[in-house]
Amino acid sequence: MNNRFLHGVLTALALTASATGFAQTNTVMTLQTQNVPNTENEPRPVFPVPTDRQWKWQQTEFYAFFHYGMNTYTNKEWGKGDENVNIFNPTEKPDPKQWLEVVKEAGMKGGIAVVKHHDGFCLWPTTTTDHNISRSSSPNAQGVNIADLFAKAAQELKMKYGFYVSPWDRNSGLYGTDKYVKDVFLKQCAELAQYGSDQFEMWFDGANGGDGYYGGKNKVINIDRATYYDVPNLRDSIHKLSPNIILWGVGGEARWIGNEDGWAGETNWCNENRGTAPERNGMYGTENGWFWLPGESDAKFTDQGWFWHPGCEPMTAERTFQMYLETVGRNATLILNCPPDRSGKIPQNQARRLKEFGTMLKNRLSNNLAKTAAVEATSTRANGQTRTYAAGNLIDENADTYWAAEDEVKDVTLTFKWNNSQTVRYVTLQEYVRLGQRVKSFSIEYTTDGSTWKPLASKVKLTTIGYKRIIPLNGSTSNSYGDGFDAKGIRIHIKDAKACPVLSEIAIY
Ligand code: FUL
Ligand code: CA
Repeated sequence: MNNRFLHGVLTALALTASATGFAQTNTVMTLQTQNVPNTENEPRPVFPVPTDRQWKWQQTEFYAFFHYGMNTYTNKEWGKGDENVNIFNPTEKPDPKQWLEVVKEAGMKGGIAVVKHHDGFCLWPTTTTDHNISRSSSPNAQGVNIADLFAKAAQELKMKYGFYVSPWDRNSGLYGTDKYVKDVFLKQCAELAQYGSDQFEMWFDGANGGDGYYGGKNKVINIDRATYYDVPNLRDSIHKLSPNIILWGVGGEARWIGNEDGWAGETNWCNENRGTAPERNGMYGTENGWFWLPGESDAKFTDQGWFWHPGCEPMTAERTFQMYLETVGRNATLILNCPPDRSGKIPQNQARRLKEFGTMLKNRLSNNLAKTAAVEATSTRANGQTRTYAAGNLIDENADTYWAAEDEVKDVTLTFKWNNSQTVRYVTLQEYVRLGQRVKSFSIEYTTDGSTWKPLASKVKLTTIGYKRIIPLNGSTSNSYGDGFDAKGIRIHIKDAKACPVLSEIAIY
């Protein structure tokens, strides 16, 4: 279906929606006709809205990338594809469970393992090529299946997991032909999808085509990445095998944030116009984009590339915290790369730093003072038959309950007050994005005496919220902790929105 046509269909749908009203149940969106009353009095969605799998994916927020493979042993970032399989020679048995344990300490909820990079070497015993781990004579590679170990470890640790599989294959003599797509790449994806129907994301990067070994041809092969991989077919067949997999990248369901430095725009919409290059507005999204395409920020924890290299060092906990505020805190997910070394484990220097960061995150963002405050809203919509929309829903730590203003109210204030003054440093806001991203402008104020209000975070662009926004109240992401502010109250003034604001949670730390 071409985009213009789809756009037309969606516009028509949106018109119907506002004329007749939509009701949202927990899992299914149902069209209401005038004859079916909106017994829950739910706000109408503002399109586009996330699919169930996108909604689950956004809730993962912070997860790891593990670049490990042939390059770990050749000290390269991009292998040419002519590497002998025996060069893959771990000094100990690779231990994907350790990878996940270490990142869990940092507060990450899952991880994506690179099981095939551009050099084409596969870390699982695939039927699609001999260029795989089962062919290495290394004693510590014998019988090792990274995909299987990784999936099992994640399930055991109750973490989300998925795989990075490079579409570009500099080893394959078939690269550039249709046979490569059908018999190699799509099959590899299908094999991987079978390592668990509960995977949350599959990662295809944008580096595609160029020079390589290609089975001895040693030449340059260019493809058209928009059409070559048959993405629509790929997407459907993967979803049949594993319904919650978000396909990342071109044609997928989440967008590249547009840089690899770990930041998103302060204004950041989940909306995008898919069909043009999805990363065009990577950092910011497109306010009236017709497709729900939330941003993912991929960034490196170490200083010498995506793979482990001798002497590489992780960034400081403080810098990691800044990155967290500028990605997770700006309506994007953060996939932070923690590369295993030649022993097949995450080395101590990274493990220690990840733990330090995990402690920092807990100290700074877990004691939610909003829960002890009296909370009030200047507009709250009337209860439905079973649902309520009271401001108390903002502090119940339940992502499925929300406060909502009355229809047509786009200017509304939420006030949190304490009897005794509290030291505050951060405010976290979450829209209930299942009904669409709405808020366009807001401000934050505090009071020391309970009656006069002064602005906070005035240097920050307080525009969009989206799935999650974390505001450092001193306005600085690089030095956000500071002394904090003594406050007897905090108020959030939503000044403009596409329709009545709908927020699921607000936290104050
Ligand atoms: C890029 C690749 O070319 C890099 O090697 C790395 O895997 C990064 C995450 O994606 O497109
Ligand atoms: Ca809630």
